[in-house]
Amino acid sequence: MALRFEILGRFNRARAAQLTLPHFVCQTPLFMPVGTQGTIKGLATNQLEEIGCQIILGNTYHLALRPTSELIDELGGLHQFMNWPRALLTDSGGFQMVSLLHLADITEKGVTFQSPVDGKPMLLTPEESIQIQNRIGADIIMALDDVVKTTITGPRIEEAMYRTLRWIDRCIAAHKRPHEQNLFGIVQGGLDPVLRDICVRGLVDRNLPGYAIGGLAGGESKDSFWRVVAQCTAALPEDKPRYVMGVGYPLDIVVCSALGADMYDCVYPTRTARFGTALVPEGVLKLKHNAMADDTRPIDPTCACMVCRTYSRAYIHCLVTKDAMGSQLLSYHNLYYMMKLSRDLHTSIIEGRFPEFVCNFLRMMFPKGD
Ligand code: PRF
Ligand code: ZN
Repeated sequence: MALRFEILGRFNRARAAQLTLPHFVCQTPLFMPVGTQGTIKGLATNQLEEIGCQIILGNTYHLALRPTSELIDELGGLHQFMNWPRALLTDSGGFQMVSLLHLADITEKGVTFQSPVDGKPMLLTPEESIQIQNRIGADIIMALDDVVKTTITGPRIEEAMYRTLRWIDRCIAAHKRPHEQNLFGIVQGGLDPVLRDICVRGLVDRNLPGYAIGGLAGGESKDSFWRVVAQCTAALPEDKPRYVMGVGYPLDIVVCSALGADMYDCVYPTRTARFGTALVPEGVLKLKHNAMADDTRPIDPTCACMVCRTYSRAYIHCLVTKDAMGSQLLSYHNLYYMMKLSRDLHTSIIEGRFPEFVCNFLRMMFPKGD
């Protein structure tokens, strides 16, 4: 195991912890921005540090295609390649292939897909995913899982869950750097509590350094989503980090943290920025809207970020569809918002004012109480 997880404070099921990884000492709950090609679109690594990012996420699938994991390894690993001194996490690649390339096909061997480079069929096995992730060198690496949409029903959900359990043993056997990199298992099982329970127990038996809850945030109702998170967090070990994959709406992060989850990742804050949307305490602010054209206020008058201290809504409105700087400034603000949310969750839990924080958060976002 290459991590330490110390719980510093609790409020009911919520926890604030210190997660010590090989490259950084992190405070949880935490949000991890997603950088697909070894970059968070539009932001330099020194800006990510300035914003307070603790871990950033890379995708095995994208990095393996370009620049290739062999080259990253040769150049000293991804930390050195992208000049990011803090922690990194890589996802195993299967989910990206299935969600991006609808052509991907899953068999017991692994995930087969058509190479976007030359169209040739390729196979990503659990062993290969781990080998690639060992070369990339992130602090946390993810097991290859069989992910199905939560909105489908029938025997495929059960097949995927049992396959994910069989693959975890192949991942563990293939992992060559357990003292430098932490392999997290991923709980699957759709919305079925019996399948989720079997999967959690199976993974906990493997005594991994951390656990992710996968297969969510794919179009199911909030109610079913939160129910699965609540069930999994209750059954996972207290003394290990819990990561809800693909979750990035501020409301979901607050609710999942109340349910005892610690880590989150999502493209949402940076993707929505590229569409001209800012995250604010009231919800979202659409900078493309005509009403912004002569609005001299900052995006969020209560935000202390560089963008809110420097630029008006009118200026960003003017940039947003015409210049890359518009989406860069919005990405900066949105990630700052997510980092502040993570810090506020952490400190409010430690200082025993988590319920007040949640009430205030909800009152700002839903002023009419709906
Ligand atoms: N598995 C993997 N990556 C993921 C997910 C998953 O279930 C999700 C949730 N749908 C986001 N990213 N490996
Ligand atoms: Zn701001």
